[in-house]
Amino acid sequence: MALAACGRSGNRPLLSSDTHPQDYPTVRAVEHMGELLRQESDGRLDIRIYSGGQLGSERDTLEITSFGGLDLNRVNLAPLNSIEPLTTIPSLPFLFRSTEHLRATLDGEIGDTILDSLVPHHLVGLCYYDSGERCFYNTKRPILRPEDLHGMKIRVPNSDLYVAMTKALGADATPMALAEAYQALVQGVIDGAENNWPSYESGRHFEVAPFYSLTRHVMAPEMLVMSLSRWQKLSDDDKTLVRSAAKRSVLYMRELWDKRVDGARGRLIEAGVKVNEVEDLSAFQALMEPVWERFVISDLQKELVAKTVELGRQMEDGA
Ligand code: GTR
Repeated sequence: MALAACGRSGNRPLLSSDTHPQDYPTVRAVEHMGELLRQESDGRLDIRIYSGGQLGSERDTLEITSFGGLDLNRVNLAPLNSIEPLTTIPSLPFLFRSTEHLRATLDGEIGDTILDSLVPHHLVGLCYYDSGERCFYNTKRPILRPEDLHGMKIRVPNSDLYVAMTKALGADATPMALAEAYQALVQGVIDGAENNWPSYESGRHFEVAPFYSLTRHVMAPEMLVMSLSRWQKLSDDDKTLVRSAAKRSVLYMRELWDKRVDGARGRLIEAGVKVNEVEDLSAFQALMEPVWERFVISDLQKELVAKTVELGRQMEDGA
């Protein structure tokens, strides 16, 4: 309510939410975008970030953003999956062959189509940030084959796609907000979860769930969204400024991200995390076929998935 009331003042900073702590690359990228805006608008535009999930889960803050109670929100694509089906595309398991493939897809026409698809949901997609490769981790054992996940309760983000993916692998999928997962691991309510190295580290999940298996099943990126109502209040020049500052923050974030992944991996291995390669991912991939079929339904989704797959093939062939 307080945020909604502030919304009447045209000149206040753009209020932004992030589930991650202040030093996390996503937060620092939006901070950088704020600096660019301040400089380039002579202080007229600015961003104030509420990090560490202060304002609530990604699902809840997205709802607030769509009705204009928050101006900006940095979220993963997962909680957007139930809002707009096109966002399931970059979230599909085993879609991207490499970080280069992911970045080329998001930086091009496919990425733009998905960013623009949020307008009917009262959101404007500004840019994507990297989120690396998500891998399963748990309190019990290394995962080498899908069977090793059987019977485990695995926390997933609030997304039907993640639930279906995890169930297809034979685990018991438990959707919950990221902020609740640490306690759930400690109390044994769940046996594991899945995420990238930096989130595994910053959420301290490694302390309780030390088996980290390199399944690399999802590379769903992060997205920075703006509320449509605040966007519509900007002048055309300011819209250009905001879009451009967001795009430039992506490059800044990518540098931070690559370093953060290396740093987190190194620190956690040093701390005694039991990391294992998964030699044969084909059994995991085969189980994802029905999941793709269930979530890739519309002609536009099919077209974008086909283009993404083709781009990956061309990149690998060096075409
Ligand atoms: C992280 C992502 C967060 C959040 C989280 C989760 O990788 O950066 O935005 O979505 O995963 O699993 O909930």
